[in-house]
Amino acid sequence: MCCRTIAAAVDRSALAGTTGSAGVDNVQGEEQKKLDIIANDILLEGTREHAALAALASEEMARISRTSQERTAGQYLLLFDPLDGSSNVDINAPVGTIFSILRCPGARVPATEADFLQPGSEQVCAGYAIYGPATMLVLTTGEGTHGFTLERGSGEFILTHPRMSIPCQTREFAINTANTRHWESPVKRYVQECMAGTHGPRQQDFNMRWVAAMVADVHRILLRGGVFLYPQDGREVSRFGKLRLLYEANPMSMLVEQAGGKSSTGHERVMDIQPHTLHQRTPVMLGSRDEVERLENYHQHARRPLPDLVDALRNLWTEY
Ligand code: FBP
Repeated sequence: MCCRTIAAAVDRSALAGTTGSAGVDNVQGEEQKKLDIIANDILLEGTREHAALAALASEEMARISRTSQERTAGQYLLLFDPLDGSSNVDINAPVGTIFSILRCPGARVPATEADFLQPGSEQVCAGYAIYGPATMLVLTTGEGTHGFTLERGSGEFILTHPRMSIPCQTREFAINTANTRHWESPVKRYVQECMAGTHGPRQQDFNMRWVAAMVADVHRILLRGGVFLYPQDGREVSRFGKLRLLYEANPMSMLVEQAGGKSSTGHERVMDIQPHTLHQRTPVMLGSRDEVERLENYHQHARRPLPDLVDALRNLWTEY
């Protein structure tokens, strides 16, 4: 079980000298950590012989990798972010592995990159492992979202969190506020209103959390609610958001929706996006339904201020 092996590698990294940078960049132009590569190798090694898999795709690999089953057309495609939040490894903070499974369209043997470009709504399974104080596996196959905790002695994952459920309402938001000046107006408005607390239009105080590892921020939301945002912003690097659609946003969106939450770009459901490239990025706002719907309203409002103004003027006019 790859996640068990990665958990052990993360656990031993300071002892094994596998913390720190690998001195190379990945296909996204981001610095690779030694553990990014180790985790990627563990997943490749652990899955490429699997009879059900036709091909794999990873955040750490530019192209897809076909399995040895390519001649017999494995039915499924596996995508993963081997070590999410890897900037946390060196500070001994939570990291994780995120994965998504799609059906391999039967016709084409061997599988092609185009076979991976399916909307998130086509996922048959999604999940993550989180390597924190405890190692947990959280997954869905479309029948709710369930959490399992690694029992280190036996190496078994035990069902400890059946049917996880996200409350519709929350007073906790997660966003990297260091990027405030780059945000678009709907996100700025939303965060400012939360920060204004009881003195503002929300008339209640909010708390802010940011672990800088999506797997940990989403895990908290699955356990106690909240809203997570990584919006697009004015910087070139995150003009379309920072997080990757196929192996970060889509699997997290399926887990959140299966737990009664919602996941949006602000303009559309993340899992309705038709992907165009393997490593494409997307804005993400997910978690407690009421907050995500409020964010969508703010985006809609920002997109059509004129009609609202006209309405207001019309009312004014008819009034007098
Ligand atoms: P990777 O570590 O897999 O590249 O993931 C990106 C990520 O670390 C997310 O897990 C996290 O939510 C976000 O980037 C943190 O971004 P920032 O460094 O801007 O806070």
